[in-house]
Amino acid sequence: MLVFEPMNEVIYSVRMHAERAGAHLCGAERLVAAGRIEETTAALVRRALEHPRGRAEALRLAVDPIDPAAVLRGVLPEVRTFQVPNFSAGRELAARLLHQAGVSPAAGAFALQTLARGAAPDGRSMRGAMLIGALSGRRLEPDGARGVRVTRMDLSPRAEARLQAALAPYGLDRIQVREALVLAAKVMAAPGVIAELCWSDDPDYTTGYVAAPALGYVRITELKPRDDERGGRAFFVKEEQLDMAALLAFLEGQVFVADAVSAVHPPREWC
Ligand code: WAQ
Ligand code: MG
Repeated sequence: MLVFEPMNEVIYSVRMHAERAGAHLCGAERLVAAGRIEETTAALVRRALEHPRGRAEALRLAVDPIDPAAVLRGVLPEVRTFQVPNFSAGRELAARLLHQAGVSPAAGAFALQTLARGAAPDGRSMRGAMLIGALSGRRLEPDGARGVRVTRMDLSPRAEARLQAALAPYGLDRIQVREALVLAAKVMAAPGVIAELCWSDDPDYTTGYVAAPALGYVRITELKPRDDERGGRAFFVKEEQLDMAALLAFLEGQVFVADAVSAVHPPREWC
């Protein structure tokens, strides 16, 4: 049977943002065809109610049509997984990978330390990402408490099916992997970004990654101690010829749909 995915079909941005105890709890977004708005909304509400850091107490939903001509299409990066014995080894590996991607040792070490102690001024996680000068290690994001939120991205239904099939043999077919891969793909396509470092703020999710065009998406099984609620993201940027306005417009506003996937490699040990 042939399945057509019309390129010029209107898609909708469906966004959810939830709070608990007066603070940000989680947010998520999908880009879907009109016929999937209802199921997508229900799935996002369920996620907010079943969040590992506690049940959402307030939540907001937004549904907005997207102009098909505004959609940038892209490819998900290759996926590698390194198993490490503990988070110190994981951070050492992350530092090496960042260096390979063109980040200075000082900038890499600064990002790791800052995420580890909570990148927001109050020592908690930021809602968004830090922007860090890849050589200087300077923090460049306009709002150091909130950070830069990457939004308006997803993968096509066909790419999602292919990704699930490629991840399943390794037990990696889960929402955190899918969402992080899509975000990393968009960030790698952003003007001026050379690498990304991330680990989750969910206390039971210790896996994080380093992503860069030359490396792909490199998962590291331990980047923080279990039960730690501090997580975050750092996007490393080339400071020379950086167009901050263009970068922020891309990260926050450019609609990005991954419609192809790359190889998923079997996990292996790093030592
Ligand atoms: N834009 C920018 N930064 C964000 C965004 C966003 N849309 N969403 C989250 N962050 C930042 C924020 O500081 C969070 O505290 C932090 O990232 C972590 O977010 O391959 O689950 O959603 O197994 O908890 C990576 C590994 C999981 C997945 C990442 O991130 C895998 C994860 P979380
Ligand atoms: Mg989280």
